[in-house]
Amino acid sequence: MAILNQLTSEAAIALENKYGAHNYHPLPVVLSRGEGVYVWDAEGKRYYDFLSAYSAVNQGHCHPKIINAMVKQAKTLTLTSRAFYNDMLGKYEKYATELFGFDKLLPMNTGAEAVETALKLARKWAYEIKGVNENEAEIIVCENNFHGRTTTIISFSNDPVARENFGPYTKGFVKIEYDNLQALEDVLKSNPNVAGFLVEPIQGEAGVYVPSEGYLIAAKALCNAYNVLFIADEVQTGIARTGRLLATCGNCSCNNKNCSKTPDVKPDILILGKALSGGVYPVSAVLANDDIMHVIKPGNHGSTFGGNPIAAAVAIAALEVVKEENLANNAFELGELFRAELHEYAKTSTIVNVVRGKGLLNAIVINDDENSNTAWEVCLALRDNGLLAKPTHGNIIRFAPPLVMTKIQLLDCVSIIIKTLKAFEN
Ligand code: IF1
Repeated sequence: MAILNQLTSEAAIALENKYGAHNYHPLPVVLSRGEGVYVWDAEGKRYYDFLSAYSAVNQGHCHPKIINAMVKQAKTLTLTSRAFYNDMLGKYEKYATELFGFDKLLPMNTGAEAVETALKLARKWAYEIKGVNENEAEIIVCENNFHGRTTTIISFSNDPVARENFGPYTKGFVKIEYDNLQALEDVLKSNPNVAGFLVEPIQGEAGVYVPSEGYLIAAKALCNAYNVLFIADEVQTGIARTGRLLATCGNCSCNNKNCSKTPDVKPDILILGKALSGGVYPVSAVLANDDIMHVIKPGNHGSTFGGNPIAAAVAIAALEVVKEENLANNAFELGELFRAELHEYAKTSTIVNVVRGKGLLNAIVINDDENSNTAWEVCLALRDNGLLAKPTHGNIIRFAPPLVMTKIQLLDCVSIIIKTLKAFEN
């Protein structure tokens, strides 16, 4: 069939432009193959992937163990719906709940669905356990949050591009400043109807904002004191990205040899997605203990694809890879090295003044205003030099390579990045 023949990059872009909704503004590069930390374009040029599909491909592209698990399961049984049991879901639920230290897991597909699930769970818990009056539950969220694209989730976004003209919006959210414990306590103190506090351990879309030391631990303690659920959205920060299995492991500086153990800051509700499948299949999950998860009864919530046998097989394999290949530790060590190298460069750079992040979730801020084109131009030049990254908020560039990278590859990437940035210095 002609349509399956190899397209040139130009032809592939033209097809998307003509037949696809224009809901993205992709960097002009057309990828046709991936392996480990590399992707290749339609013409066969190789690049380092420094986005990892927004931290979904932590285990590297087309990881053989994950792909084998998927292919094997795809040939056996793909979907039953939850009208019936399947023989993979329970195994996965046991594996994941033991790994993350929760009683129960509720399986969904995308990150936004898992966030929606967590919000529904928190509200139901507030009415049935905490004793909030019907329709009065509120959820505290943070300014500049990113939790997905559903109507409810964009209702509490403050990004006009994501929000405008999609109203009417869902009520019941109170917004506070991120990384501000006083603001959290003020709301908790004055509002008895709060069901939960939804927070990203590091704000990704906002530009990789790492909160102050101890913020998450203290926020969790405040939530405990006011009988409010601490809901961690680890869709982007989870699965070893930030140098620990979960970013809610707190701010201790342990070298995470034990990071597959129960986290130090244990959320009441944990939201996972993206790399839970290594980026090969949409798999998301909400984890909580029985006292919370028990409010969900048959028929209350679900999804045709959630908990399907392929998803279960893929997620087990993806989590095993994280452990077997010590990816949290690798992300921790390579992250320290990456920031050290870029901090050194930033000291004398006229184009980069800020480097921040944790593990392999990092960003640089280009010394220019949000409306400038510089970060986009830098990303085009990085592409030409064999490395793919994407700007966020105009002048911030996020750097999040697959966690299977070696030290030699990372240093090669650092030199590509610095060489590229130097060409923009004046
Ligand atoms: C897009 C950013 C990343 C997330 C957190 C839930 C979701 C996401 C913390 C929803 C999704 C994405 C989606 C993608 C861009 C992207 C993103 F730039 F917006 F911030 F990763 F960095 N919670 N993040 O980061 O998960 O429903 O997409 O599976 O264009 O929407 P999803």
